[in-house]
Amino acid sequence: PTAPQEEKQLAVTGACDISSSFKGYENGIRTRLKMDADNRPKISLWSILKSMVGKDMTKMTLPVSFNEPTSLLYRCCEDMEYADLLDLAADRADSLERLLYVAAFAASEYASTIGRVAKPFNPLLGETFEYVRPDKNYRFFIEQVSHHPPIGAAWAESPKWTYYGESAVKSKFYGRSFDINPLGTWFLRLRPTHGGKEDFYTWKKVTSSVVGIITGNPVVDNYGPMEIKNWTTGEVCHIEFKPRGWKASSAYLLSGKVVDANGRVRFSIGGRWSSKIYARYTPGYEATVVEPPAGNNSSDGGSSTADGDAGSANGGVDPTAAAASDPNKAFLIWQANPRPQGIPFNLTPFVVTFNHLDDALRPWLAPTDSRFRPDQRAMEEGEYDFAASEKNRLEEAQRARRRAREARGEQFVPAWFRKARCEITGETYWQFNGEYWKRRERAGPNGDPSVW
Ligand code: ERG
Repeated sequence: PTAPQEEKQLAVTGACDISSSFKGYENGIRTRLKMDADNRPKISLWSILKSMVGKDMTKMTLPVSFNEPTSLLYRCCEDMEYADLLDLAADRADSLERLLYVAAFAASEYASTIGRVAKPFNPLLGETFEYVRPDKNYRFFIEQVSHHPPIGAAWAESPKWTYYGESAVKSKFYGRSFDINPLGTWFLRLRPTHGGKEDFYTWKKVTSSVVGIITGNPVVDNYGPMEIKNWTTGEVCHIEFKPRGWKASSAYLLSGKVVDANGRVRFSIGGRWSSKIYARYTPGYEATVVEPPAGNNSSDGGSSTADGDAGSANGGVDPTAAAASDPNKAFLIWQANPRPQGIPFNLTPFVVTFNHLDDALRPWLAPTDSRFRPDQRAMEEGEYDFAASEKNRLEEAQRARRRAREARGEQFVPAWFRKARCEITGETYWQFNGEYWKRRERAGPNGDPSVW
């Protein structure tokens, strides 16, 4: 009687063929928005926020001009920009090296927070977002499973890995700063290409904070400790994101180390989450890792993608070059993609691809997909008044649905996730039921709405 359950487990976490989900994405990614400049009114953040000290983000009503045309679901999918690092990790035979690239992945998402002092839209309860990259061989899915507190449950799959977790943020405006504390644990199952056991990693995200609100120069900082643990081997990577000090030179810095199962240091890490992260083999000791002098690093200065190709991750990272060079020298483990100037809302080329909708993709999407939200679409097209009124309309309708649910004595039940307990860490997490992609397949190329 336990066999079917076990089989189910494997179906959701093991290697799977994801190619059927590529349907609809034949036209490739979008490289620009409809408009060239956002032309939003420049209102001082402090003038709006000063009356909201002590509030959290969900209780703040801000003019829509403080929004960007993304949502917390999209912000979570931005984790995938450097998913290539996970493929790189899986290809390394040494578990310590795998941990290095996994840690680089965990740190890589922060580069996209630069220049983005804007409020993402609040996802509606039951809203979903799928994002598939046939060219990168992964698929990502997220559902808003709770409104108060806001929680998104995410599940990304590729032949070599499964990455999942909940995006739940606690936020508070302290007057000087606006702090965002991510609460959930993130899980990664990595299937090394060389064979052997699956690696099981967990970590939590660091604190994000908007500082410089009063002085009129608001910027996003990310700081605090991050511990990336490989439960399969007992190896741990510790990274410290340093709070931005007063000097420009101290911004974005991080440092860290990888320790083996006996607590012995094996690698030291250093760099900036805004641009490049390096590692150095330091057996038995910890060392400061700085960018090697120009031209002195065989793994650096590689094929950085100056064309801004959305999602062409880790520009120039070549781990084989690192192995061939002086083993004591720092080698590059991650490099941020270029941030071309002039994209409205300071978006990254990667996140610009998310809200793309064309005739090939439309029939395949669930009706709950974020791409159908008229308010977000209006926002990215510069129709701010329409964005605001549509946002209001959708939120009112959501309140009405909640009241009706409560009147029936019912509770919202997520369509694609259920709560489960992780056998390895003992934590609860949102387990994907795998149905979404099957349902999508059943909807077919003409988009039969009755299957949803
Ligand atoms: C950080 C990385 C996490 C996912 C995540 C969730 C939400 C936020 C952060 C990230 C970055 C900073 C954000 C924050 C929510 C609000 C905050 C986007 C992406 C922004 C900068 C603050 C806006 C306020 C002001 C305009 C008033 C509301 O994995």
